[in-house]
Amino acid sequence: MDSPSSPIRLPASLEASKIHALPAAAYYIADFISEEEEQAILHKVETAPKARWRQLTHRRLQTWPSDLVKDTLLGARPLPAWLEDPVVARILSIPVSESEPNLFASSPHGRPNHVLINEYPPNTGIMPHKDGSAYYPVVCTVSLGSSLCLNLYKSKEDGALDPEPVWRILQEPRSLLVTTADLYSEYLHGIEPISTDVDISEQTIANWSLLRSPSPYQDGLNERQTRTSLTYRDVLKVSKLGNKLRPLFKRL
Ligand SMILES: O=C(O)CCC(=O)C(=O)O
Repeated sequence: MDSPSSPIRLPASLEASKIHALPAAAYYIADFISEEEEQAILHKVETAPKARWRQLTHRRLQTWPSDLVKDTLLGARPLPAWLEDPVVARILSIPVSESEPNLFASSPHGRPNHVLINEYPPNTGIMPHKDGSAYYPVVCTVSLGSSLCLNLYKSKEDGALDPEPVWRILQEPRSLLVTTADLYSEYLHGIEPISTDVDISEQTIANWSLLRSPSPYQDGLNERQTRTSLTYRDVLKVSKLGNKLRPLFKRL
């Protein structure tokens, strides 16, 4: 049962959680998981076997159930129970509209089959990028531990990245952010490697009206702590052969 101090609040339909400032369907649910669920997931992330972590220069990450090989998930293994429940069940329980029972109703596997876990201590970010062709274009991100801003960028006419973000989305701990369609394919997303998000206001944050509470940001600042994200996606190609090939690849 959820404690009264950290209720979850799911909308009857995603329409109520739509980020209207954005050009394609995107949704934000501030209280998607409870504080107890957040702590339980963080505990599982922190106590995962060391070999699960891949250390990049400034950031470390885990991939579940395994890394992709040539955009393919090898083997039809399920996600571990702690990544399925409560998050996947809850994502699938929310209708998008009257005619669309959930976000993955039309995806190849009908549900997310892959989770990337990224850890961002203060001053850590991720370069602006697109997610590529490996996934169905619905991205569900659960944030844990701390708030930060995700920036959306557009390429200029000459193809170079315009370094000024077009939109900023503030992601609070325990929230779910969903991006789809053009936001996935036409825009880049990234997180600045800074310790404090600045200039936070109703005018600059696309999901301001959907925040759990804007009051911590009245001075326009968000001092970051370590934020961990769970990115749920449906990998289009799954190879059953993978069960035999898996021993050939590291960390699978
Ligand atoms: O941590 C996030 O919110 C973004 C992760 C991301 O950009 C990705 O997985 O491609």
